[in-house]
Amino acid sequence: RTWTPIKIYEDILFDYCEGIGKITINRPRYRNAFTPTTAAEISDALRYCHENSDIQVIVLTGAGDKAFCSGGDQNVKGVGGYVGKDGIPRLNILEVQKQIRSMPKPVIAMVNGYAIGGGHVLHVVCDLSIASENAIFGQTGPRVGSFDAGFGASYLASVVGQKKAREIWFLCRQYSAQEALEMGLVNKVVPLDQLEDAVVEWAKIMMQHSPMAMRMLKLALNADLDGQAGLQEFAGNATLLYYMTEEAQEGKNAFLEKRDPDFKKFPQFP
Ligand code: 2NE
Repeated sequence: RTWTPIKIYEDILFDYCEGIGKITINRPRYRNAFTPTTAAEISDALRYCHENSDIQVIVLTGAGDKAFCSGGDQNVKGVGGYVGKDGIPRLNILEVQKQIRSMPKPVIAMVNGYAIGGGHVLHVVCDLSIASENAIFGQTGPRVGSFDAGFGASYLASVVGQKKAREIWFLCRQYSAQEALEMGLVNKVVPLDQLEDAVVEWAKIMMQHSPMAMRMLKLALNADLDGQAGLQEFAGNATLLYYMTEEAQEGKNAFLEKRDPDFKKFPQFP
């Protein structure tokens, strides 16, 4: 399999192969911890994936065989957030989380090692997680003076249940890939040397399916949990479908032709 670079960044790799956009956090020296630069680059790559119709499935992973992502880089944690080159504290990884959930295409976490802290939240917000046998999962927030009470808590609870989510956050334990599988935190566990093949296999199956059906399902599953913000996104996709109908075209055409619209000619289904 040959991955072709889409764009060159400082902290991430961004590659393309047969409909898949692969984003790799490339800071193995720090167990792929993210800085504001890393998060901004992931955001940029995700925006490209959102806009580009050649990309049908997105894969998020970490470089090397030790870590998927170990969360925020503690070396640059300042007062008020993680401090980037501009000296301003930020938590721009939250924007990445929102982009993954809003992405109208499946995002797979390819968990190749530690998924810890904010790195754990990143895999949680992905649509599917496929892990290698050496992967280790956990939150550390309360141990290191942090927490993610957004998707990191509420969406985690939707995935593993309230009791387990509280255990994960309150005890800050580490869980094996097998334990993660048993609690429904990941979809599949494979040997490390088979991880990419397993991810690509699932991606290829999904790419054969109707993109619009997949899109509506993802947004509906989100909307069930996301209140008005979820409904807003779901409605945007429903509007897209409506705009593709002749009924919607009639409204616009009638306005432009300065006549009354005739909606009666369109079938009304029960
Ligand atoms: C990930 C883990 C468990 C790996 O342990 P191990 O034993 O395999 O590696 P080691 O020796 O701890 O780490 C290797 C090098 O990577 C650095 C370490 O400091 C070490 O550097 P040297 O000692 O060789 O110089 N490193 C690892 N993680 C780092 C990090 N996050 N920031 C900076 N350097 C890091 C183990 O390394 C670990 O527990 N890491 C810390 C995990 C953590 O607490 N992350 C932050 C959670 S808070 C967060 O991410 C967050 C949030 O709560 C809310 C919003 C946004 C973010």
